[in-house]
Amino acid sequence: MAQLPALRWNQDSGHAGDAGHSGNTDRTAHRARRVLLRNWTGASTVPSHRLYPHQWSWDSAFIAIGLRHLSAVRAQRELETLLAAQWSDGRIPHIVFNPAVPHGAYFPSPEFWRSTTAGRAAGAPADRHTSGIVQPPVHALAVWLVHRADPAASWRRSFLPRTYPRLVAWHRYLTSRRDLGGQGLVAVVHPWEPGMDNSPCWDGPLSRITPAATGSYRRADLDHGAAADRPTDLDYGRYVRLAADYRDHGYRDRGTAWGFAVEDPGVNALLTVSEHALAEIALALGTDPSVHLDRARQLTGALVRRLWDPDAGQFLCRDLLTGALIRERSAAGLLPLIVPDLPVAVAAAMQRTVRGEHFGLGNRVRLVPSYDLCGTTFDQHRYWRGPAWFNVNWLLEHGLRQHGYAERADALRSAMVTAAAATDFAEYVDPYTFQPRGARDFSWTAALTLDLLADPEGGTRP
Ligand code: 9WN
Repeated sequence: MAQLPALRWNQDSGHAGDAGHSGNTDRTAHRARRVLLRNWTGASTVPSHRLYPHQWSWDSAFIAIGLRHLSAVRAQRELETLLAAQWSDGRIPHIVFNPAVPHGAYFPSPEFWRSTTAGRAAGAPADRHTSGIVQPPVHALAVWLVHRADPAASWRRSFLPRTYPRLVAWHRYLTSRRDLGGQGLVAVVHPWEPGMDNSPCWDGPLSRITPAATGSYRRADLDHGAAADRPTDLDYGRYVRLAADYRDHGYRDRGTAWGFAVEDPGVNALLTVSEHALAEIALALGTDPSVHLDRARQLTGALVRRLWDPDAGQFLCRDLLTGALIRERSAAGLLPLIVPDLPVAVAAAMQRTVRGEHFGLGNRVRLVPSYDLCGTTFDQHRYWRGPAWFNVNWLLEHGLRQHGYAERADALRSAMVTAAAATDFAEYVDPYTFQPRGARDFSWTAALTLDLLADPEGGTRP
């Protein structure tokens, strides 16, 4: 049986409020737990009651990673609820709708996606409403970390035996149906899929899309979020057009004339790490992990071959419709730092980029911004065009530590906890001032803060 290069994820044990915490960190952990308790709806957690009142796919994975410190069983249920909405083609939809929430509370609502009818041929479940697109595959990593938090509870509930086949089907969907470029990487077909909806990386590809007519839908996000923080109407119209076209094609991935198809380094890095997590899960279940290790190796190779740009010192997105790399620097291009067996020179160049003029960590800013500080369209307030997000920084904290930059990781960890506590767990913050933007009491901000606090030694561990 293959030898595992252990998936070294730091914060995979411990409980918030452990001995050694100061009063401040205990208070922060307590407040973070309260957010998670309030946002729990009985079987899953909303990212934010007002702005995002349903279950989101990658949110749930990050939430479960924090929730495991509060209740490992609840964290298991969070992931099980999401996986129960998986389509039979393997895709995990990016939203699972809560039937108790009025349709007008969020757009696009179930009436727009029509998963139970338009998605029937692709295998959408008949008994619940979901969207038809996907989000980054953080789930196998989350399942593994949740299992590790309380193995006894996990085995008692058969958590790994029940989730493993679903995770395998999910990865198979991505690596087969979504390898649109045929080069061993997953492609996203909508700007919502990589989770960084409004990134300047999409400006070029989106400019080819005719927006849906403004009067044909009503945005619900502006009821709760400031227009200056949210995507413009023009971009929103294009998101709607792309989603409607996919729906009208029965959410089929074969024979579709894609208007948008991009290989994103963040999505592929998360898939690679999750493939390593699947290897750990397979081994725990007593089966051969080789298939997952081989796939992780292939993905790492394809990432570097297709998306690494030595001149930029970071990974870039590739537009499959033109075949060219998209010359915009977003934080997605730094996420491959989480990949364990990245070539040493690539990891070293990336940590220089993280600290250099474009991301300025430790120099101009204390949290990594979502987009290039020197970019012409940088906007420190607008959605994914500059503000700092906690999930991205949590991943980078791990990536820096894993590649030997512990001091930088320590500083980032402490900045994250400070910013989260000072902003009531904001959805995102101005990277210069930590001014809160978007929703408050945001679930993954609270969950990942809890995770950082749960491992007070993590900052000094090799
Ligand atoms: C669309 C829920 C989600 C996150 C995404 C974030 C935002 C939705 C929106 O909120 O996207 O999926 O309505 O803007 O960009 O990363 O998963 O928190």
